[in-house]
Amino acid sequence: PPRFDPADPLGIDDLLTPQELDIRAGVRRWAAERVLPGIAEWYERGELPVVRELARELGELGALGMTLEGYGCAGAGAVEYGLTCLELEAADSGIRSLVSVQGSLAMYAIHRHGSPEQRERWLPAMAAGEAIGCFGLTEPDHGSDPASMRTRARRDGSDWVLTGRKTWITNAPIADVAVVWARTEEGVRGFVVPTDTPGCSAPEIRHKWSLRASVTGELVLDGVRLPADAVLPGARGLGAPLGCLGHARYGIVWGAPGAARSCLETALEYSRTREQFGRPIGGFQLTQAKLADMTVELHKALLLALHLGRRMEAGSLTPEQISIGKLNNVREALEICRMSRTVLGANGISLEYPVMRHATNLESVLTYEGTSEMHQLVLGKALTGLDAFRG
Ligand code: TGC
Ligand code: FAD
Repeated sequence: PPRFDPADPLGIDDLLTPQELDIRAGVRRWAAERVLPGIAEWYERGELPVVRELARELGELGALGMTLEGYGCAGAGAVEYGLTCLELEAADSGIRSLVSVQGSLAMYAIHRHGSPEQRERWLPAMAAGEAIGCFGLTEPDHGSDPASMRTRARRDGSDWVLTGRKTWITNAPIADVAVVWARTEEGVRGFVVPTDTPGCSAPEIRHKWSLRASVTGELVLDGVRLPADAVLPGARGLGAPLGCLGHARYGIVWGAPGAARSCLETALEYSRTREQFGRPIGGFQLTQAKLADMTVELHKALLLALHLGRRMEAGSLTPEQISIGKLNNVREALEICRMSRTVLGANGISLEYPVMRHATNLESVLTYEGTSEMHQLVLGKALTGLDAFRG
């Protein structure tokens, strides 16, 4: 007779191919060996000291630009990529962020919208983790509303000159190349900017209480002169960066439940061994209600992620469906992390356990790649036909 597996209560593994299960196991093993031993210390120090090494190893795993074809990329399926995000974020959201920005944003933009020369120049090195990329859309005064961006690119002869400021850019201080979105006379366009170009600097943003093991910075563009061929020829209008975001948001649909899984596993184990009033706290009905509710929400989130993944593979995934996934899965993952924290009592706030680290990380994940409010409004617009963004 079928047996209930607490680690896979809905039998989702039965819906995965042997290759998908292999990839998941390989990434989980890598994260256990290479991330988990150091992560609490990196987090406490607010640094990711081994980021270049990790990037190269992620390249060897095929995790960078994982779904892209050619140029040394793995050409993997959407579910394989999703499972990779899940396992990386179960270690730390900062590691998943590194992979999202590199693969789903910077590489994806160059692969989708770049010239053959831009692709040859950057993609093989980025797929190998030898070159690190970032994606500059957000500005100090324009986050949720990138259509109002002020960064400008003007023509000077055949050159382009970029002026403006981007902020909250993952990987910017360590990046070799930045994909920068700027307003031009022809609308929003994307530029491939080697970060050693004169006038380009990327000061680090310190004092974050979330994603502390991820490097974040500004991108300052002070009259950055670029040759004519720095523009992404295929990207015209805001739809281009928003299309890249669709891919990265999909990775988060899978990643956030990874953080939640780590918290729930920790809470479950703790509830079996921690005793109060002469019995394990897992024996109290109130603790069991929490464990049951968290299990229900985690595995619903995974089913949703898998459903969206299969739709992406079939080419039938819409931006609104991605919004459903990002909105639900980050919101529920955060709730699971917070609830797990209560199960651990005071230990819940200690870095000796991963729970508070995941919970604080997910506060960023709730905000970036479109805040939860933006995803509610995307759905609100699709449901009513009324655009509430601009009131
Ligand atoms: P709107 O008029 O709706 O759209 C402008 C053009 O874009 C097209 N479009 C999309 N295309 C593909 N995918 C999507 N999801 C799209 N959404 C819109 C649209 O069809 C239109 O095309 P066209 O050809 O008609 O011009 O634009 P709007 O100004 O009304 O804005 C809509 C809104 C608010 C949903 C959009 O601006 C938005 O998504 N805002 C949130 C901004 C955001 O998500 N920023 C993220 C920055 S990157 C980041 O956070 C990386 S963190 C990574 C990490 O560390 O992991
Ligand atoms: P705002 O847009 O100012 O929003 C503030 C609040 O107002 C939010 O709650 C928002 O939902 C709400 N709000 C805004 N407009 C409306 C409205 N019309 N109706 C209702 N509510 C509204 N960006 C990049 O380009 N590249 C990156 O690599 C990147 N990495 C990041 C890494 C981290 C750690 C963080 C925290 C952010 C990163 N971001 C990045 C920026 C991120 O995408 C933005 O923070 C996000 O889009 C929100 O913009 P904002 O912070 O300016 O908030």
